[in-house]
Amino acid sequence: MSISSHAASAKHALVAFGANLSFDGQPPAATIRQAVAGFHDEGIGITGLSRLFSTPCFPAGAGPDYVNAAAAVTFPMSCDVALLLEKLHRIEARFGRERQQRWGMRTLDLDLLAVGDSVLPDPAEQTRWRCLAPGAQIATTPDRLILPHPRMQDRAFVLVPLADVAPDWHHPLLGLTVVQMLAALPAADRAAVVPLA
Ligand code: A4P
Ligand code: MG
Repeated sequence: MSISSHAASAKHALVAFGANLSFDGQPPAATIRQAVAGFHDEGIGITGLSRLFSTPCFPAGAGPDYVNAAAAVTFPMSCDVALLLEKLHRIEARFGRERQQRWGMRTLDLDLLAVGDSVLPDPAEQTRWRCLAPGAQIATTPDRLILPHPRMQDRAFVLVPLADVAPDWHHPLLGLTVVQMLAALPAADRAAVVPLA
């Protein structure tokens, strides 16, 4: 579903889900399904939900396979993006998320991929984070919200689920749709993202 096709009374965002550790005895897929239900409690509406996918851990060998998914959501005009991220962090915490290691294993990761066509904090800074060398990507954590998410264009585990809910969303700086970003990735990366039965 396109995030631009809804009424102007709410703001629209795209959210990525990732999990590769069980929480409270339940597997990652169950955690993601429950987290989706928890969005309502935070005043976030879900307008489109992707299938759930099994994806190989990135970096390879750093842990168990992940389950990934994506959603198109709406949130109130009165809620700014910092508050939206806070709400996502609250949902992560409810499902046992602990931040020990960057890109480490996790019971639930909720990333804000995009809020409409917003670019934050500004185009130069988003571009700097997007173009970081691979070594610097893992070593450096942003201390503020970067939109669109600086790694989204690189990751089949983000773009394949996102293509289920927002295939035509345009990256405001790259000028590419989700489908076009996905087509630019190696075929092997796309093929490794497999829908859960
Ligand atoms: N931050 C800045 N911009 C954003 C944004 N657009 N969305 C800040 C979310 N957070 C954003 O995030 C680190 C800091 O980035 C926060 O202070 C936040 O304000 P975090 O969630 O605390 O830490 P993290 O999850 O380790 O970092 P990040 O960047 O979310 O990790 P990634 O890049 O998502 O990597 N392999 C597979 N197959 N599937 C996965 O889902 N995920 C990761 C995590 C690694 N490997 C994976 C997967
Ligand atoms: Mg995260």
